[in-house]
Amino acid sequence: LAGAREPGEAKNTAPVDAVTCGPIYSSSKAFVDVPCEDAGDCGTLHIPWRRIELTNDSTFDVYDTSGPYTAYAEDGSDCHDLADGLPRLREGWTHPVPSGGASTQLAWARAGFVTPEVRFIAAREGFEPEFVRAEVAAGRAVIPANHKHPECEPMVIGKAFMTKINANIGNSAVTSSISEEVEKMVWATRWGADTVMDLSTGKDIHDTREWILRNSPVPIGTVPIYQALEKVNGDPVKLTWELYRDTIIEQCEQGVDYMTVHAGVLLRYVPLAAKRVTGIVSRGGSIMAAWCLAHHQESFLYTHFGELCEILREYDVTFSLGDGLRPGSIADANDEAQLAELRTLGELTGIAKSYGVQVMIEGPGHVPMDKIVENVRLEEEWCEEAPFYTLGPLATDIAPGYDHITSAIGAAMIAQAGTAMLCYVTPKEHLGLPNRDDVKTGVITYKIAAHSADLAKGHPKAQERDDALSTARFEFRWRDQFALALDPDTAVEYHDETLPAEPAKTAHFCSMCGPKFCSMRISQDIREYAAENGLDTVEAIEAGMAEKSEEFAEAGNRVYLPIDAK
Ligand code: IRN
Ligand code: FE2
Repeated sequence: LAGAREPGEAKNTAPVDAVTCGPIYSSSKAFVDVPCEDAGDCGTLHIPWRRIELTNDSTFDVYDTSGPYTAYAEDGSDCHDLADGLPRLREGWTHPVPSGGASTQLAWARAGFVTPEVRFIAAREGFEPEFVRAEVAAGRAVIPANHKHPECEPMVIGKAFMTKINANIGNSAVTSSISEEVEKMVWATRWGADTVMDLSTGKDIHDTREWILRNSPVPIGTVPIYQALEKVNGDPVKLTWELYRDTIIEQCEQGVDYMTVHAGVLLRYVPLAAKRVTGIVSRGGSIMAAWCLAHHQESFLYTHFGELCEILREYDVTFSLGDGLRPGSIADANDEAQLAELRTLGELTGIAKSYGVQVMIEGPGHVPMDKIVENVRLEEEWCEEAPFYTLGPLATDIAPGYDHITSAIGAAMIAQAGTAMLCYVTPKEHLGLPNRDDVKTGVITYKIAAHSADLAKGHPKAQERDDALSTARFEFRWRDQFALALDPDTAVEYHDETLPAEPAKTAHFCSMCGPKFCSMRISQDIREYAAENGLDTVEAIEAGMAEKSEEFAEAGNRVYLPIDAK
């Protein structure tokens, strides 16, 4: 795309010249208008949906995280100038002036105000605005929306709402570029990532984040200690509170919506990890542990936590209190190091909320299935039911290369038990930096886990989609089955691998069983036969049943008949 320029110093080549655009299979972008006095001049919120066009002349709207990219032409010719960033959706929205309280969604919700963000979210999720406000006020839900990230479409993280998923992107010292990372963000949100974390640790950390933030329709999270460590050339011992504080302010100013802060890794907890099978596996956790041990001092994140709260409150940045001591193996799950940190995160939750700052709590990691529910129970008990945000967890350690699957098993279980957001794991976990394909696999895998949990939890809108897809499947509306799928492109590709011809898109079978053995075709034939022969009324069915029961009694009520019986 023409005209892209570097935000900082001028360069000859534009770092990002194109991203994936265009509608998803059989879908178009639709906006449903909701009146809102505080939504600027037009007094209207435009709620985004992906409208799936079905072949039976109906449509089906699904929650849409993709921003305008899916509304642009496939060649991106009408894409906004990536160097300018997305339209600033929230710029004109107004909020009440706080009376003593903070300018945060938590403070506004506690004061009884329904913000435009709350109204937007209520429409997206299918709840009353008042319900959303009450969940935020109780601290059971958070709305990550930095005042300085007006491009972002509001979303909520809380167990009463649709289970959310986060996709981690970002470069490393070894690989990737700004343009690859912006593409990963657009690609991840296209397939359903509700938030994206930029975990860059390589070069151009500030500029990479700037390009991502200005072009992201979803909240962006970071782990600021990574950039702080870059500033001291990778030596954790050289970190200081001042340097960390300045890094936090730099990122708040850019518009980061939530930040992982590993403030629960206390000096006295570090020895607890010594006898573990896998020690400390959190990057942020290990950096802070190294600092604490080298200085033999309490973590500056803990001792300066109040100042941190004051900074985050200014911008309404949400805390994601990091699990620096999460278990990195099945053997270490639910051990004393992990639980000691969780208790401290509970203490910090209370402090953050007393400043009016929103909080969520990060969770494990690697946990066997029998120990998963306990994690949610303890988090809720110790952390005032702040939204839980977990990394999987992997239900077993033995499948590197498939850890999107080992972790989706744990993720589905922990989400059903009440976890509000799932951090995806890609097939490259433990092996290397995920590429664009891995990002999509991770996102789709986590949409499966999250949606399965929503079904089990009875989220009001979850089952409608399953019913729509199953009906399409049963009626051999192949195109509709693809369109309603989480990943239509793969579904089409797999179907067409064996039956690419056009008539197969309406055929009453696929290549799995062939025309004669299709159970669904046979079921339909049975229904048709019954209808044609007047056998489908309640009376006809009852008469038929009575007749069969009589026959059974006449034969002596025997289940097994002798060979010569007819
Ligand atoms: C989520 C839950 N627990 C950890 N996470 C994510 O893991 C966290 O949000 C961040 O994206 C990533 C890396 O964190 P560490 O390794 O620095 O703790
Ligand atoms: Fe791991």
